[in-house]
Amino acid sequence: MSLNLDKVLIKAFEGPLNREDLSYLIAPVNQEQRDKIQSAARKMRQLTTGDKIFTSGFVYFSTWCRNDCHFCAYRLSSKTARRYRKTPAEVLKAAQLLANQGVNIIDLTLGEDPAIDQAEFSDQLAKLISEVKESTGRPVMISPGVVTTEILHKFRQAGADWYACYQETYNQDLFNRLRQGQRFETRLEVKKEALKAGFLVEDGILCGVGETVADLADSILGMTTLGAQQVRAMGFVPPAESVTDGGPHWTSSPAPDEAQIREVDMIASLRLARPKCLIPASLDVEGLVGLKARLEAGANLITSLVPANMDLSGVAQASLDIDNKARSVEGVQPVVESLGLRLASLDEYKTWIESARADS
Ligand code: MD0
Ligand code: SF4
Repeated sequence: MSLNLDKVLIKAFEGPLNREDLSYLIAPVNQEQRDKIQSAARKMRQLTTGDKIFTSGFVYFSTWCRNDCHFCAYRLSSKTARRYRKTPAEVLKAAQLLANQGVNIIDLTLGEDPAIDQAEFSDQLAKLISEVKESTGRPVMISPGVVTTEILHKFRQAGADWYACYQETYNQDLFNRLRQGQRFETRLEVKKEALKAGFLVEDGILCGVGETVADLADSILGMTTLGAQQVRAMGFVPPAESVTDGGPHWTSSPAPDEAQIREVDMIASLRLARPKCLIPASLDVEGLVGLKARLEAGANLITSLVPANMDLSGVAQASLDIDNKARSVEGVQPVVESLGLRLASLDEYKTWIESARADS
């Protein structure tokens, strides 16, 4: 097996990897192989974005959602989800706090808010995008879920640089079990429309939800075909809600850490499969303690930095490491520098965006 792995690792630096190659990377048979793969991933990162680590501030400003995704704490049918909609002033304050910390980009995320199709709501959101961009001087990511092409264009004209919408999996049967009631094609199509509208696009895959290694390899190939410039994997964190609360009984709840180990293996595989992409090390799965492993696997962007004491939630981890200020630039910097890496400047991030636009 290691002979094949060595061949795959050489091939990664020469050209595209196929489904079989990716399967070797996604599922190392032992720690020695995992270490080899991660060492190659760090070398690939050094060849593409060097020692720079970008940072993304996260403002989850509406937790209302019309969808009922089986894996999500904020699904429509949840009886315990903390529902809120922050005011534009609150969102602006959060964005400015994040900018003052020195993050490179502001990610404005909301559930697929039932109000999103109302012109007044999307007009207000477009205005907010412009104000956040203007007041922070930072690029803006918008993560509103599936929206119409007209709304996409409205957000692009308002200055949004990124559109994030996660497919979770490119196995359509699994998609239907995860995002019940939603259409695989629709969710994929909106990302294609966003690319056509001039957005940079982030796609993402969930790990530890019953997927196979082949499914994960197909998902990497699917995101490659799409042309997403930022690609992520996140380990599934079962919602706190138990069956007694009327929540779903998650039949394939992963063994503790299994989903997170798979996530880190996916980060290394993504780095080798998509060398030039931004690949997140999200703080929203294991908090600050999980950052080192994700950076060691080749991630070059830290996401889900959340301003403390503003009553803002994470997605998978609603409160972990937020009010203790661990999910902050100050919190992550020592970990980054302990690995011989450094936090990127805003200009370096903007330069990366320009080069990604030129390549798309
Ligand atoms: C993150 N918690 O970056 C955020 C979230 C959504 N655009 C981002 C999943 O991990
Ligand atoms: Fe809604 Fe997103 Fe949660 Fe699905 S994952 S229920 S779309 S907030």
